[in-house]
Amino acid sequence: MQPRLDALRRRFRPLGIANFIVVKFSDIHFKEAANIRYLCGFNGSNAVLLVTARQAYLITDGRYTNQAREQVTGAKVFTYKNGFSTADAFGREMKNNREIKFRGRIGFETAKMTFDMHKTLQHYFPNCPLVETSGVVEQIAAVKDETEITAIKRAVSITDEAFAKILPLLKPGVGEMDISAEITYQHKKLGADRDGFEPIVVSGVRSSLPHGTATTKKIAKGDFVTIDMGCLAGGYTADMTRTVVVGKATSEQKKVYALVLEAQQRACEAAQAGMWAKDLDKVARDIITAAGKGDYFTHGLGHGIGMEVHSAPRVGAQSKDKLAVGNVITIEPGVYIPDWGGVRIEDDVVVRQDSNEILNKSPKQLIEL
Ligand SMILES: [Mn+2]
Repeated sequence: MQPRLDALRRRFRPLGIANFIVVKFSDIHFKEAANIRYLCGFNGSNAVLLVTARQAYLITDGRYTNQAREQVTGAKVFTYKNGFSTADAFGREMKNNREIKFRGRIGFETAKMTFDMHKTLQHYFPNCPLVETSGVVEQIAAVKDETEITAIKRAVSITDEAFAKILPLLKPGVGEMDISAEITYQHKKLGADRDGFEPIVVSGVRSSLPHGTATTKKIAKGDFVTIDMGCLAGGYTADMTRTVVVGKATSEQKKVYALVLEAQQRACEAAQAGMWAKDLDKVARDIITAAGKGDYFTHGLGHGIGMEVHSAPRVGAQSKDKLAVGNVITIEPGVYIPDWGGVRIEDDVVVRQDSNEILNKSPKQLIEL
């Protein structure tokens, strides 16, 4: 963890700060909010990490005393007692604990700081101006080392295996929710910690909802079924989407599927370090647009994955990110036609110097069940 903390400290001067604070509160942030875990190993739901030029302090509550002792490296651990998970409890601990020493400007994450915590810090530390930052830890975490890539490969491999177990269950009369439950079960059975995110299982016209979640709807003959799943294993997520047809595909279904597959494969071939992420998006988008379906590709091509399922770099038309060696991104074009259905195909890809490595092994040719 020390190299990560040091990488963060190297950004202090350009950001004009002397300290950096990361907050994570139970029930406010998604459990994926992983910057504290990335920097010091702690994965509890409630913590503040304060990084100074020479020291780091992890503050959490009494529920996590033992867990923090086991997990944290590179930071001194303090737990406050008898306090609720409130900003004030953290603020008081930072103020009253004589071992916690810091002065000067504190960089904070605009996307994760709560209004309560901001007010509390201003109240207790009026001489430490708070400085807005955004994506600082995410940019560091976007470049994975080989240990992290190995962890992601394992998550992807478990996800592939779970998908293979799901396929035979896709039959007319089976509910989307049953499939969703089975995905969660298989992830855990096959060695994952949990789902990396709530699985998406959408069938029939519902497959036109890019981020629809499973319902009690039963799969019918002829339905497209889009499954977007990924486990969290060893702290890293996989993220894969496949669309299949239950029964025989119509010619229109085949056409749309072939189009999305073509776009997905061309983008997979093109991805490499040094490329602007928006140009990679364009590779897939141009193919779909040329076929007259551009208006139905309603999201970006992909995103980074890591400890969180959606992380840097962004891979979309608006992205300002450039792909770098060690990025792990998704490539997931889709076509969603309202009241008809949709197709998305998604792989996880490691960006290399002059190439890339596609991690998923699940078949991409149209599967008719
Ligand atoms: Mn994705």
